[in-house]
Amino acid sequence: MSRLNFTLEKTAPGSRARAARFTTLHGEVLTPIFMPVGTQATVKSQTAETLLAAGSNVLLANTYHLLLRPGPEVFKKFGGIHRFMNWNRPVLTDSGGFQIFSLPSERRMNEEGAKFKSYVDGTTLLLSPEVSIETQKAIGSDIMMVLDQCIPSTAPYDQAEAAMQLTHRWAVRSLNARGDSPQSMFGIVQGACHPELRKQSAAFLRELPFDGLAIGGLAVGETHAERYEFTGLVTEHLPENLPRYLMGVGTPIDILEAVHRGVDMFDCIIPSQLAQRGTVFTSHGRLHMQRSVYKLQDGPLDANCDCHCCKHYERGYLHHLAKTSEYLGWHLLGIHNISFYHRLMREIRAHILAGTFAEYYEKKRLELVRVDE
Ligand code: PRF
Ligand code: ZN
Repeated sequence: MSRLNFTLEKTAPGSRARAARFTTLHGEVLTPIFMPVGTQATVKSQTAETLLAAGSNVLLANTYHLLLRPGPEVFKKFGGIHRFMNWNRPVLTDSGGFQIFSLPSERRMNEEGAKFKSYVDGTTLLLSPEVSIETQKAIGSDIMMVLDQCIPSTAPYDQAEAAMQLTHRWAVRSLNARGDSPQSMFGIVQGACHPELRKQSAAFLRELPFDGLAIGGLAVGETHAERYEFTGLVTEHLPENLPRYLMGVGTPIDILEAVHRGVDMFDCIIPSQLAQRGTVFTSHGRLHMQRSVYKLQDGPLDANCDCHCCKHYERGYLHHLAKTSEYLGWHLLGIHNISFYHRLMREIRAHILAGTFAEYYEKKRLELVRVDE
């Protein structure tokens, strides 16, 4: 039985978009949802209070980083990540599978796990499914992810098949390592851009007692068209009665396209990363706030936004902060971008529930493509 008590509320006519809800150890989640990334148990430049005000609910944290520092013993001492970072809502931990893949230098993979050098003190560490899950248990996240092997989505068949099969064996080991913990666990579909492998992976994982299933191995080298195609192909082979999570995606248009293909959950660093660089999303497209056209402009970033930044700060000041790379600029633009994402998700969900998503999708798609690409 699922630990999340997943309820499918509505499927949009003329689309595969779904509105659903489920309950974690730290409260209810309404989907489709965007989860800000808090790799080091912090969404960079934000506090728990500003995130709540921006509309955040679930945050994502990274097992790989938190294993190295501060280490599981710190989470045990504090009784978990929620108290540690003052976040009383749900937390999802990624397993480290993606970090192994994106590590710059030395790592050695075998059946047991991934051996790599700690960037903190240079010691050699093993990240195995058991170590990942034990760490996620210590962190105390609401949703744990299995350890997987993420490879470039352009990888040839044989390599993709081997990585998928290893991911399946690690998925079983991850489930065994969970034991009777009340924390939920999601499996991760791999298989690069090979339809046969993606189908096999979904078919294998849906037979295991997971509380949700994720699509991994996308947004790592393929075209947008391939990403949409493979997202749709995988969701066709996932069960209706579990949440579906597209890992590490994406821009607003990527999210809209994936919702249309039946995805419920997303995470991405884009809103906070772009804020650091002075770029914001608005209802009229992206603005680069370092540009001198904003120097003498008054008024908010976006007249259609009710975030703390748009309520209290004007473009000329935000331009100045971006231009001088002041920390406050990152903070305020971050509030705005995260609010933008959450508003988009609320709008999407409202249209699904109202039965008007298909029309909304056609219109919004044109708007976002113009803005994003
Ligand atoms: N696996 C894991 N985390 C991830 C990915 C993956 O494939 C991706 C791919 N876009 C992002 N984050 N474990
Ligand atoms: Zn705003």
